Formats: sequence, structure tokens, C-alpha cells
Amino acid sequence: MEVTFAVRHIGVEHLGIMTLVAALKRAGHSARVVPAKIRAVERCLEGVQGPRLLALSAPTLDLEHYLALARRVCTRRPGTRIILGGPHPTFAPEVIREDGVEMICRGEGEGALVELADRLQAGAAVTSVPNLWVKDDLRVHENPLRPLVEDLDRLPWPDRECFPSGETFTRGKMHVMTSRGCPHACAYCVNPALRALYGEGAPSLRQRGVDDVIEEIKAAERRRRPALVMFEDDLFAASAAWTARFLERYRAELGLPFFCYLRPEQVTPSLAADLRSAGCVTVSMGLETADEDLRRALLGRTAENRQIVQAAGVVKAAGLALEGLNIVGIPGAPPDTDLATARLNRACGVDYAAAKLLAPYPGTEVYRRAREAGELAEPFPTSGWRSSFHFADPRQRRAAENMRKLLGLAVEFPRLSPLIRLLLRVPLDRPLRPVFLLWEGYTAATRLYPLGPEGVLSGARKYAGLLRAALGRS
Ligand code: B12
Ligand code: SF4
Repeated sequence: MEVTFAVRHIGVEHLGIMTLVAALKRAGHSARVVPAKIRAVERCLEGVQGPRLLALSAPTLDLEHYLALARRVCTRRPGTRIILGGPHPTFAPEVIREDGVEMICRGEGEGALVELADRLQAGAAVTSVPNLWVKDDLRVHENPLRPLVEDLDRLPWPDRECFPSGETFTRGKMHVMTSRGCPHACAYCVNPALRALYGEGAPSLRQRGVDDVIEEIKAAERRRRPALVMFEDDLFAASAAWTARFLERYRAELGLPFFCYLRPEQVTPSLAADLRSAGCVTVSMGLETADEDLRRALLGRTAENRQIVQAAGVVKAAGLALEGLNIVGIPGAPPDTDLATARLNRACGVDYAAAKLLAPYPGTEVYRRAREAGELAEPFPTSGWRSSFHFADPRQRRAAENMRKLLGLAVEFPRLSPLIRLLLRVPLDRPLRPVFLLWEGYTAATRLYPLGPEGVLSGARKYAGLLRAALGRS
């Protein structure tokens, strides 16, 4: 049978969907990816022979968009089966009670979706598929999870042809994951929640074989050479022995420029040198906040500032570009924490300081605490511009949301600090969005992602779209 995936952010390689598509195809089904707009979805569903299944992958910020789409599809194309998977339904399965959502998938989806498609094609009942919760007229069937796929090499490679443009990569970036999971316990991340969901005995980190990853990149490269390989692993270079073998092979057989995430605790001069000689151009590293107590107690990260600055120095000394990942607008943080975070980024010599607002995503420890304290914003915002915490004092909300847009500039231009301090108090949400996007786009093109003229051009198109959206939405 044919499965229709509707995707909101069509310009981003989405490894989850691409792998699900590949799994369906391997099992003899077909799948199409269309933009998550009612007309495109209807057109696609009209052409489907046999049972119609609409598959949606929902992070929390996109939930409202997908629920609205599901409701419309239900009304206009009755009989369409609709399934929602991804981080939000995994950790907030009660979303199944929403109109339009018949099924949700919790956790890893390849086995579940293939089994669902098999059963629909055979006209069999679907209420007992492991990983799925299924709503019928009487009740919600809450099925147990199937075990995690232990050997990731058994999964098919992501289908790189499934997106409508037919392009293999977005802006020349090829996204790859060499592993799934992470054994750490950061309070704002879904990984600890995933471990709790699967229970004791489930592996907290699974790594692919070196061969499998190298062959996947080579196969993609034969179709189109990527300008940059983006390793999206939650924890790249988790094992020293695996990493040494992998980088050796990568250097000898591929040598393509690449990007990866590291934790400061992982960085050593020899790792940095190996990364560099294998082709790494940019490392992205979580600094989080300059307040060590907050970092430890509230965010669950134990690195000290001294260690972070040292790790950053090692990365820079190896000739790699460094992106600092920061969390600003932490409710209850002492005044000036975010300005101290700007100073920490300067001490690290980051090439770009990315800032996100602390967000309580379902399943995380931060969510649990915020809910208990009655600090969750109602309704949950649908864009990353707004804080998802309830602030008793609106001035604190304003300062948090403004700082998310100004941190990069505060790091780059320390002389602006007095002005930035002032701007934090002014209601400037919308005017600051283009300022933020222009700075982010500029540093992405000139410092972090060497994508060549084609990449710069399509990056400019992407940022033009983001600018339009930022100015038009709340
Ligand atoms: C790469 C990445 C990005 C990339 C690309 C995102 C993308 N669309 O692919 C970029 C940088 C753009 C990004 C941005 C953001 N991200 Co992000 N990102 C990731 C990351 C590291 C990997 C995603 C991935 O490819 N995973 C691998 C695939 C195989 O897993 P998967 O997507 O979960 O899919 C599997 C299952 O969930 C399930 N499944 C998924 N969809 C469906 C659908 C159906 C129908 C079925 C049956 C099953 C199913 O089956 C899949 C295969 O097993 C994850 C962390 C993680 N490990 O997943 C965070 C993660 C998804 N991101 C997260 C967040 C918060 C964000 C941002 C909001 C950050 C910010 N403040 O700006 C933004 C906006 C996201 C958005 N609107 O889409 C959170 C989401 C939490 C939540 N509840 O929503 C995660 C989980 C990080 C975390 N540790 O908490 N992100
Ligand atoms: S934030 Fe990073 S290091 Fe922490 S648990 Fe999540 S993936 Fe692991």
C-alpha cells in the first residue's frame, strides 16, 4: 500500500521520516512525502489506491499545525486513517484524545509502521500493533512497546529521494546519524525519558557499524556529492575505539567536510586533531549557561566553566570552527546570568553563539518540574520565539525572549552590552526577529557551514522565507 507523509518543514532532511519511508519500501510498500498543506495532502490521497494512511511526525512545536491538518483531512477525506508519531506523541500519548488522531506511535517507528501498513493492506485489525495506541469507538488500545532495534545496521538507510523536490540534500548538507540514544541525563532532553520509557535492560546508546555508515555516505555521494556531512548524533564520538576506527576510514575513503556535536567532557587534543584531519570543519558544543549551579542543578550538566573554556580552546587550536549552544531565559536565574553566558562564549572564542529558550518538552525533567510548579505557559507556544514558561513578571519574559535573539550579537560585539541591557527591557519581540535571523544566516554562511555558492544561495532563500514567517506570525 501507499503511505502519505505530510511534512511541515519540507526543506529540512528529516532522518526519522526518511528511515520510515525506506523501511516501508523495503517491506514492499510505497510512500510519498508532501507538504503539510491541506490541498497537497488531498491531491496525494486522491491518487492512492486501496487504504489511505496519512503519517505525521510531530515535535511539540509543530503539534498544533499537524492537529489542524488531521482535523481537516478527517472532515474532507473521511475514511483516511491518520497516525501521529515522533517526540510529542511518544511522551504525551494523551494527544490521541484529540479529534482527527486515530493512532499514535510511541518510540521507534520502523517496525510499527510496517506492521500497520501490512495489516491495513490485508484488511486486518490494527488495534493490537505494538508501539501503537489506537482509538476506536469504544476505547483507546494502549499497546506495549516492541524492543528497540539492537543492531542498527539491520535498518535500511534513510531514503534520500523521498522529498518532493527530488533533491538528495538540503543546501548541500547531508544529514547522517551513526548512533541512536545517549546515556547522559540532561534535564531538558528527551533521551533520559526514552530510557525510562523502554525500561531497564534497553540499551541507552546504540552505534552503527563503521562499515555501514561509510557505505551509506559513499552510496549517497555516488548520486550527488554533499558539500557538508552533518553528523546529527546526540552523542557523536561516544566510544573512543569506534571513533578512531571511523575517522581513519572516513579520512581515507571520504574526506568530505563534516560537522558534529561534542560534549566539552569528550574533547581531547588527540580527538580534535583526528577530527580535523578526517575533514571536520565545525564542532557544535553545549555551553548552556555561565551559572555553574544552574547548569548542574537545573539542567543536569556537570561540566565546569573552566573545563568548557579549556575544551573550546582545544577545538579552536585544532583549526575547527566552534558553535556554542546556549540556553537563555531560565526562569528564576539570577539577574545578568545571560550576560555572563555571553562572556563565557567570548572566553571560549565561539564563532557563533546559538541561543534557545529553556523549553519544558513533555517527558523531560524540566517539564515535570515546571508542571508541578504550575510554570507551564498556557497554551504551549507554537514557535521557538516565545518562552513556554509562565512568568509571573512579564518583564522577565520579555528579557528572556529578547536575549534569545540578542545573545549572538552580545558575544560578538561586547561594546554593545550596555545597549543590550537596555533592549532587554523594551517590547521588541518582532523587530528583533529579523536582526537575529540576519546574524544567524550571516554566521552560518561565512563561519559554520562552508557550502559553496550554491549553498549560500539556497541558504539566502531559506532565510528570506524565515524572515517572512518571523514577521508574519506570533
Ligand atoms: C536533527 C535534529 C534537529 C534538526 C532537524 C530536525 C528534523 N526535522 O529532522 C534541526 C536542527 C532543524 C532541529 C531543530 C529543532 N529541534 Co531537533 N532534533 C534533532 C535530533 C538531534 C535528531 C532527529 C533525528 O533525525 N532523529 C533520528 C530519527 C530516527 O528519530 P525520530 O525523528 O525521533 O523518528 C523515529 C521515531 O520518533 C518514530 N517516528 C517519528 N515520526 C514518526 C511518524 C510516524 C507516523 C511513526 C509511525 C513513527 C514516527 O520513528 C522514527 C524512526 O524510529 C533530535 C534528537 C533525536 N535523537 O531524535 C532533536 C529533537 C527532535 N529536536 C528537538 C527540538 C526541541 C528542536 C527545536 C524545537 C529546537 C529549537 N528550540 O529550535 C527545533 C525545531 C524542530 C522542528 N520544528 O522540527 C527535540 C524535540 C522534543 C519535542 N518534544 O518536540 C529533540 C527530540 C531533541 C531532544 N533531545 O529533546 N532538530
Ligand atoms: S542533551 Fe545531549 S548529552 Fe544531554 S542527554 Fe540529551 S543528547 Fe545526551
